[in-house]
Parts: sequence; structure tokens; C-alpha cells
Amino acid sequence: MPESTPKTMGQQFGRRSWAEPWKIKMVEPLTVTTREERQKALEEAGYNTFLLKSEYVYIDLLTDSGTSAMSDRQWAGMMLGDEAYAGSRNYYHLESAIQNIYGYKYIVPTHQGRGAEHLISQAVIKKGQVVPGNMYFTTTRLHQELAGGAFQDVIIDEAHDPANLHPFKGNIDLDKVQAIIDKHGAENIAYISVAGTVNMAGGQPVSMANIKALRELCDKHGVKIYLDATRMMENAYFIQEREEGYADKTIAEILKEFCSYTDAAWMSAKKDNLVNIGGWLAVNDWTLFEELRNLVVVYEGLHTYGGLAGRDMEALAIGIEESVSDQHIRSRIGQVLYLGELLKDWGIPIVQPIGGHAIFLDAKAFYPHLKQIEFPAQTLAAELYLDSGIRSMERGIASAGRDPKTGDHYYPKLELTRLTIPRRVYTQAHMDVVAEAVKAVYDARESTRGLKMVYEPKYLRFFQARFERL
Ligand code: PM9
Repeated sequence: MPESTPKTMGQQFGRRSWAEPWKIKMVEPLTVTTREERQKALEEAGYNTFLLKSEYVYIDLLTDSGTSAMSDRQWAGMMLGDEAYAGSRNYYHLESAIQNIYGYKYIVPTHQGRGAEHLISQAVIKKGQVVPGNMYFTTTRLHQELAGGAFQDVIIDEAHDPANLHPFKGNIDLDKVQAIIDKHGAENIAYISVAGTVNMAGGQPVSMANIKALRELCDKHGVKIYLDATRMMENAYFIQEREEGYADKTIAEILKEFCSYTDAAWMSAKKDNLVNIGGWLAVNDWTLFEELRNLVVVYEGLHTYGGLAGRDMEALAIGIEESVSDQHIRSRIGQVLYLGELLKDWGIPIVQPIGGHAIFLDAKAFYPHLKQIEFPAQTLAAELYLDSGIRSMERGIASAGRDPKTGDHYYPKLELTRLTIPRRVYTQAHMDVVAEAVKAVYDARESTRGLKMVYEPKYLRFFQARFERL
């Protein structure tokens, strides 16, 4: 570069920043509340961030589910909705998008992820069968249990340690799978339930080597592998970034290869696929497809809409095409990383390595003076809201629920509060505000008291439970 050419700040410091591959066309104003207003709102919500009215929330990091911003192309697609009851052209667009990008043969749309989980669990799990999986997810495990299955965790031990830096903490421990096969017999295993990335472990990925090795093991015993593809695009990014031999492959190539080692997938399209509502099932086996296509008409809607409007399917088909872009994923995960690095630099305990969709605060390390039954992660979510109107979510003992056999609380090793980043919604300035709020709550940690649960619903209690201050 000639001496006379002015240098940008980035060039001066030898730094090359990434930026979002989009610009903002429409804005939604946010509400800023006072601490007194937030205290009242929190009490009315029983200290459960799910029960807050969103108008009292400033920055909403409750979830990345259905909270993404759609593109102008997706909104334009909404106007092309073919609302025919049967055979909508948007269904065929959706079908070909999933076939082209994920590589499965047969598609069944559903209204969202748990609709898909319900159908596949009912279709394939026989009462008493075991369902090994790489860490539980709340709705997934519940549907497996309601269908008569028993979930067993087969994730590697490193996943249960927030500070462990294993690059693929979502990996399946093949020895644990083998031990279950030896104990129960392959015929008593419904399927291996693989999620990429693993939500409850902190958005941690599964490596290509691991899924390949699992495929070999399962082929030896005739066991199926079903994939929770909800955040597989993000998983593909981590493979590209961390696994030898994948740096020069595209997200699209990595995704398709990964899916090729699995027999079927279910999807909450409200995450990776950039829509506000939607889900799908995709399978390679015709007989299973027939069963699912039949079940969907009982619970969701005809097999060419599965509970979705034509316009929703169109937005979803376009969202799938957009979500596989390398630039999109890089900036999406880059934003999560930006927030995580700030917190790490300030010594705030978070799950590491930083995952794909969220920063998970380690509430046990945050509040070492609180017992797990005093709901440290729920407490932290409440404190963060109180400090600044930022909404996060508990992923600890409240989310884990109770053992259906004994009725006792599960005590998960991970007691986490999740700061979940919606896609294409917030800016770096919002991330700065969030980091500073977490720091303020961290500085006040020693005087913080825990919570007790005063109302507990039967299913998925974390959504509707109520708490009081101890
Ligand atoms: N995940 C999340 O916020 C929304 C519900 S729990 C607050 O993380 C996986 C890996 C998910 C997931 C939902 C579902 C269910 C399945 N698998 O919410 O029914 O993270 O679309 O999907 C949520 P639906």
C-alpha cells in the first residue's frame, strides 16, 4: 500500500473485522423500563422469565427460537403463499429446498420442532425401548418418554464440565453406546438420538469423525441414527473451523456429508432456518415416511402443509437457502463469540468453548453460595432482568425436571443461564450493553439470595413454574 494512502483503523492495527452480511431496512423500537417497573413485572411473573410480558423486556435473549429477523426475500415470499388446502406450490418448494440442502429423500412438514418430535417418537419407539442421546433436550426427551422410551445420556464426559476446552463437546461416547447395546440388545434400542449442536451442553458441536464412527458402530448392530438438525448449520461451521480436512469445504458440503451418516432428521425450523414458525421431518426410508405421513394428518394437518400456512412454507424454503450461506453463519457465530469474549475477558464464568447460538453463564460458579435446589440459574436470569431488562433463560435444575420413575428432581451437573442470540436481530452495541449488565450482576453476586419453587406444572415445568425469593 503506498505511504500516502490513508489507512483504516483495522488496517493500522493489522486487524480484519467481519461485519453482518446485511443492512437494516426496518426497525422495531425497544422499551426501556425503570428498576421499580421491572421489580413489579418480575414478581408478577413469579421470577420466571417465560412469564414476563415482552413489552417489559429491553433486550430479549430468552431464545433464538422463532425470534430471527426474516430477509426482504422471505417477506416477499410470504406474498406468494398458495393457501390451497392440498398440494400448495410452497410445499413443493420446501420439499426441494430440504432435499437439495440436507440431502434426505422424503419430507413431512410440521408446525414446529416438537410436532416433529412427537410424530417420530410415536412412529418408532416401542414401550420399554432405550433411546441413547448426546445429552437430553427438554421437549425431545419428553416426547421420547411419552412414547414409552427411556432416554440415556451418551455424550462424552467433557460435555458436563463447563470449563473443559474439548473442541467437540457434543460428541457421542461410543463406549457408552456399546455398553447400552451389550446390556439391552440392539433390538431394544429405538435409535440413537444425535443433536448437532448440543443445546443443553452450551451449543457444542459433534465432529464429522465422531458421526462417521457412530455410523460404523450402528451399522454393525443394525441400529438407526436420527438427527436433531435444529442447529446443524452451526455445527457445520464448527467442523469447518476446527476439524482437519474441512477448512476448504463449504457449510453446504459439510452439512450434506454429516446428514448422509444419519437415517432421518427432525427440525425446529425456528432456529437455523430463519423463520418465526415451522418444523419438518426428513427421512430416507419409504416405510417410515408412510407412517409419518399418515400420523401427520392426525396431529398437525395434511401432509402437504403439516400445520403451516402456504406463506410460512415459502418463507421457510427461502430461509433454508439463506441459512446455509457461509457468510451468514460466520457473522451469526461471530456475534456470539464477540459477547463471549467480552465476558471471558472480565473473568465471568461461562461455558467454554463458546458455542453456536448462545452464551451460557455458569451459575454454579457465579453463585457458589447457593445450593442447586435454590435455583442459581433461575436466580441469575431474574437478577439480570432486574438490573437491565435483559431477558435470559434458566438451563439447570428447573429445566431438567424430575425422574419419571422416582419423582425426584434431576440434579444436572450443568446449572446454566442462557443468553441466546436471535439471528440477524441485535447489533454489536446491544452485545456491549448485555456484557456490561452481566458484569454488574456479577459484581453484586455475593449478596444475592436464591429462589424456591412455589408452583410446579407437570410437564416441562421451566416454562410455567413460579418462584419466590428465599
Ligand atoms: N428449543 C430453545 O429455546 C425452544 C423451546 S425450549 C425454550 O432452545 C432442539 C435442539 C431445540 C428445540 C427447541 C426443539 C423443539 C428441539 N430440539 O421449540 O418445538 O433447541 O420448535 O423445537 C428452544 P420447538
